[in-house]
Amino acid sequence: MAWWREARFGLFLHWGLYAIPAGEWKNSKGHGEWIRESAQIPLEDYLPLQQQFNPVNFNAREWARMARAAGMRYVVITSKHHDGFGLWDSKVSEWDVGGTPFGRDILGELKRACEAEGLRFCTYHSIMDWHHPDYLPRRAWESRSAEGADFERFEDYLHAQVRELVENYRPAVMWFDGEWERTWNHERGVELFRLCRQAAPEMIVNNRVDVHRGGMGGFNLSSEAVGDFATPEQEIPATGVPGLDWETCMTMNDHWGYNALDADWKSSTDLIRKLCDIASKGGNFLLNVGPRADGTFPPESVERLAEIGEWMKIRGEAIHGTQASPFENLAHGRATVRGSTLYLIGLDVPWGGEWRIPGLANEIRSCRVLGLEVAGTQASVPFRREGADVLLNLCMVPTNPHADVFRLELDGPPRVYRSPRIVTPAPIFTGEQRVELLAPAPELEVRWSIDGGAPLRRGPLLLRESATVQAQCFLGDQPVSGIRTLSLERVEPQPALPAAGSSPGLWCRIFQGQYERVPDFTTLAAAREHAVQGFGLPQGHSAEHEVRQFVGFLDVPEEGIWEFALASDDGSKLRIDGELIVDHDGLHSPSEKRGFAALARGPHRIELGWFNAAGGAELSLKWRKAGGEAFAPLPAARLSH
Ligand code: FHN
Repeated sequence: MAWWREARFGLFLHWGLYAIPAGEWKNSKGHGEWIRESAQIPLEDYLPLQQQFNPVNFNAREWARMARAAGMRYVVITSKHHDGFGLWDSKVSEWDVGGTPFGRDILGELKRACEAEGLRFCTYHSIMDWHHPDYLPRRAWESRSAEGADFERFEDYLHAQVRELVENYRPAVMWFDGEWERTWNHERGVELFRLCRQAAPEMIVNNRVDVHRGGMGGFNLSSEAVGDFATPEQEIPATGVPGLDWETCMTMNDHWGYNALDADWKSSTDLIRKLCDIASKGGNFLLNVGPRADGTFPPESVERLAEIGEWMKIRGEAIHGTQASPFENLAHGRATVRGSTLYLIGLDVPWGGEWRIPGLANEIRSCRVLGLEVAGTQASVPFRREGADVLLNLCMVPTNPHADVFRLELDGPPRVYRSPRIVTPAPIFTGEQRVELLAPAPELEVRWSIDGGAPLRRGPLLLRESATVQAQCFLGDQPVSGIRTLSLERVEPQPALPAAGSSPGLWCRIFQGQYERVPDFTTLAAAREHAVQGFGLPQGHSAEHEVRQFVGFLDVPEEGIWEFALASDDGSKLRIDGELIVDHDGLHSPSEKRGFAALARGPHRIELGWFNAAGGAELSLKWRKAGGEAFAPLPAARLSH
């Protein structure tokens, strides 16, 4: 992973037959690379595009040069997207560029161009395949018969093409996608991952080879998941995850594949700031271009790549080969680190004033701003200390409209006094609650307040009433960190009901219909209803357009704060005694949300609503005493209706 972590920045390319309609089909607009599905184009009407594919202006070396000049270090191109069409002449398919008037080996030309420009060549390969007769499921609207379709045979085809890509092009990254339909699963993902490892041990494989990424958030929900990096899509996580490799992929406008009418372009400033934000969290940025049918990049993409490159030419050292910021959150900007060099990236800094950098314990050997030269060297920036804080004197003018980078040479790797951690089992408590205040370094002492005043009190903290805790780290009598604030509420446990249900298990009502949120059940007439053992779906269940309501009683073994973990695809809502405990509603891929309830010992009314729109279905509910160890399913013996 070393080259990949050093790279930080790559070019994503979504290119294929879909560039020909360029987002429009008959009188339907707004499509991209999904046009075969989103415009419901029968296969027989899509096939002729193969004879129209002739990108006469395709110039791989020009593409690679633009990527390199933009400061990118790797290129990921769609060897095959969901429409199944290959950008190389596959021996196991006729549905590829070999059967087009163009006929050239696009992947081979791009690989050689990447090598010439010092870039890594990588491939995106879709598992989902809307062309191959053995792929299942068919599109919901398709009349094409699934008769005789054999998914095992499709899997052999998928493996054969992945092997071809490895043997012919040796991609540095195999970027899988389209893993979310019910026919793909963990076992198939592990087998494909092992095939990649065995065929090319040095090849990096993303986590979409498996089925555990939490939707567009892109991080695995299961420790059994395989894959070398997480794949947030169109979003940047709030924080990085130390020790975890991840890459945000994003479009420059609103489409991955070329859409001629999409004018919703992100500005170069926005894209540069996203790159800085991602790098400051220890991630990679895979920025997409959707080339046109003639083989050229849209001018708006060319312009942005060039402007990003101008910025990177002088400031790329703050991105390439850096690690995540040592600060928890830095007002007015971001930071990255390389050894004893600290890069401060100003986004909305107070020009003419001072930029406070909190809790930096190091001695500062030099402080310069990149892009501003005085007498041939990078201009020095005056600074002063205030306790453990460093204040940069922003007496100069911005060096460019996008983001300024200050380079601080320190006496060693940055040492930052982070705010203390305020640790309690839950944000609510009954009776009294001891609050742990943890300093990030042994030499620091934590002081606190609960009345809004300066955090100066010392010693253990025991709450008997609701309070807003403020805590700060001290070195001797010197405050050296930011102030952490946490509100904690004292609540009364919800009283138990006089009796539980007379029958074991829950009562489950099942409804059909297309929803995008959990419906109001009082308005629905149940299609089917019966008792069930517990929360969840029948093994292998994947009904689409389905709603389920589970109602009954939960017999709580002891009074206290209980934590519930609700995982679902799509939305779900958990109520106890009518109170909403977990709201995990809406359209989303498999993901988990948690909530807390203060419950007396005995029976409580429990209700769970869930729906699945289309695609995969998932539902599980687990619980634990707040602050306890592992979550566990709710015991069937404690459920009744
Ligand atoms: O369905 C694809 C989409 O077309 C595109 O390829 C993105 C980029 O990674 N991935 C899937 C959507 O999550």
